[in-house]
Amino acid sequence: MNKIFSTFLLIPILIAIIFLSACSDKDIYRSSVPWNDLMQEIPGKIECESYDRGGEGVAYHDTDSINNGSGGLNPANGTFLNEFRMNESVDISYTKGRDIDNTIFNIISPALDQLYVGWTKPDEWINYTVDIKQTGTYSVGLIVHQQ
Ligand SMILES: [Ca+2]
Ligand SMILES: [Ca+2]
Repeated sequence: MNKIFSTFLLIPILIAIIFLSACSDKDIYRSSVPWNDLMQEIPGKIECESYDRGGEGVAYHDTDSINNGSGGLNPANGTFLNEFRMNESVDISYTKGRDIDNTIFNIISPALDQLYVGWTKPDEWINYTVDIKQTGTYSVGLIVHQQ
């Protein structure tokens, strides 16, 4: 009985050792890659919804595994805006009219149908791979809303 148990235990361990030996550091510690293989440029406008691909722990970290916007607040209905990256954890929605996103607290009126990342919480992060066309010091402008 011990020999059978040992064999069952030993085989997966050997497979794991062989696999890890065959992998380079790059394979184990993957890097995120630009969304649609297109790097956003600096100087320029960085689209927050176009964060890198690579998944949880590689391209982003989100505190829950669902997209609270795409497929959540915005039900899956086959439209681009409602389903944009809906199978990823980062929470994405888009600006709407009818005073939903245009409130008296806004300094500017957001354009309609603009994708954004919402439902952010402490410790969440998102990677962006960018092409810096000109080195320098830049100011970052954000549109932020808090409830
Ligand atoms: Ca989420
Ligand atoms: Ca989130």
